[in-house]
Amino acid sequence: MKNLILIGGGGHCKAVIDVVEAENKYKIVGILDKAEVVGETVMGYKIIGTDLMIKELKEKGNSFLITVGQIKSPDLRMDLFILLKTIGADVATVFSPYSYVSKHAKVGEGSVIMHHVLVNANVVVGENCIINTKALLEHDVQIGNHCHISTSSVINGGCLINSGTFVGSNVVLVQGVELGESCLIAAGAVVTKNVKSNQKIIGNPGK
Ligand code: JB2
Repeated sequence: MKNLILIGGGGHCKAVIDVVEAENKYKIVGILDKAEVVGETVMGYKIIGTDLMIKELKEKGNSFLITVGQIKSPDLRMDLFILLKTIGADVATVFSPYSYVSKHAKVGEGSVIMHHVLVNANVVVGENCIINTKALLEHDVQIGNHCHISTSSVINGGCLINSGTFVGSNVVLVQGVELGESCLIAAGAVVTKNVKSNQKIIGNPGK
């Protein structure tokens, strides 16, 4: 098993630990977080240091996974991913054994497919995405880099979601809808029309 360092030790990290343990492909050897919590543990795994240790840990052969979540802005996850790629670090891609991912789908580096996700035929998921618990990505969906598709959201066939966009819990995207970059789709919204970049959408029908 490869040794894995998790970056960010909050709520999303706990959910990801459960997936990594279930997949049983990586051995978690530590978590990086803010200086004030170094020495604490998260579900039995020690916070061993801050992001200043990333380069040194990479030289020692560790793989990494970004486990800070993404609610409003993708910026921190994007910055961490760029840092990891710049230094040539190995970034894990993690799949829950309790998800279904079609053999005709592609999932990019650093993305995590959480429990009970369904990724159907011909889907493309970009890099550094969170496809969170119970999300559905129907046939031909395309998702850019650094997106978070939250719990129980339904992304119907042929939808296109551009980079840095956040889709809240229980959102429904009707078939074929396109979301621009860095949009925020609030929980429960039903999106029936294309959305330009940097827009916030709420309600049913989404506005
Ligand atoms: O720059 C950083 C940094 N900034 C904050 N580097 C590192 N390594 N860690 C950082 N953190 C840490 O991320 C905080 O100190 C804290 O431990 C963690 C964020 O935890 P929190 O529980 O506030 O949020 P989250 O991002 O893990 O989870 C949110 O997003 C998930 C997708 C929550 O809202 C969850 O409920 C949600 N499922």
